[in-house]
Amino acid sequence: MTDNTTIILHGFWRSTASWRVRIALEWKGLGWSNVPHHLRLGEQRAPEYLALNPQGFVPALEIGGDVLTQSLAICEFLDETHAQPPLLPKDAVARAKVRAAAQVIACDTHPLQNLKVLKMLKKLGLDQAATDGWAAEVIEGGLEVFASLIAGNDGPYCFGENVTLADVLLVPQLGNARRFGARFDFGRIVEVEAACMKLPAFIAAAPENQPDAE
Ligand SMILES: N[C@@H](CCC(=O)N[C@@H](CS)C(=O)NCC(=O)O)C(=O)O
Repeated sequence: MTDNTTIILHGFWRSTASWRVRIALEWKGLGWSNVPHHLRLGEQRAPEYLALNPQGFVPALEIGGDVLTQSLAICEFLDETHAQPPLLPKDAVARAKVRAAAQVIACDTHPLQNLKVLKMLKKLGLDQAATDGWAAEVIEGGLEVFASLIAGNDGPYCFGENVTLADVLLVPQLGNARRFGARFDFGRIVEVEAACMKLPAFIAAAPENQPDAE
């Protein structure tokens, strides 16, 4: 367990859920250190890690002497405890819309294509090409809906001129889209990604910039 000032992110360079938390930490200008857990080697299921996150998923964040799990909950915690720069709008309707877009990815897209699910599909007899195809189809469906949810805004970011939690979710999911060969030419999402990737927080959080990147 950490003291009250140290922030430790338990993650993996390619994990999109860890990537979300890295963006939020960088966005808030917080100093943090990285403890990698290699997902392909199953390190997320080691007893020492399960003591931190019994679900056996990264990320887990040690902060303020506590351990937090679930990337959305962590991002919102960071936003609540470090108000500037914000990740959620002040207006309640706008906030609900940002959360809805974020949840399309975090709740309805990514969980269907994470490593655990793809392994289960393989157990049921699907080969690599079929599981990759499954992941691509799930991602395309999620991104198409996401694009329609942000369509009414001018940009440059998902919901206008300010970065929100929706951008924090979108950029990593596009990483997975590329990885699985999914289409992502929906609405403004590629333009939003390009705008985000000009920002230091998004650059610092990118998988290829992590010490455990392969
Ligand atoms: N809903 C969780 C999802 C976490 C999750 O699926 N993490 C993946 C990496 S992106 C993982 O640890 N996978 C390990 C496995 O499937 O065994 C969150 O947002 O934190």
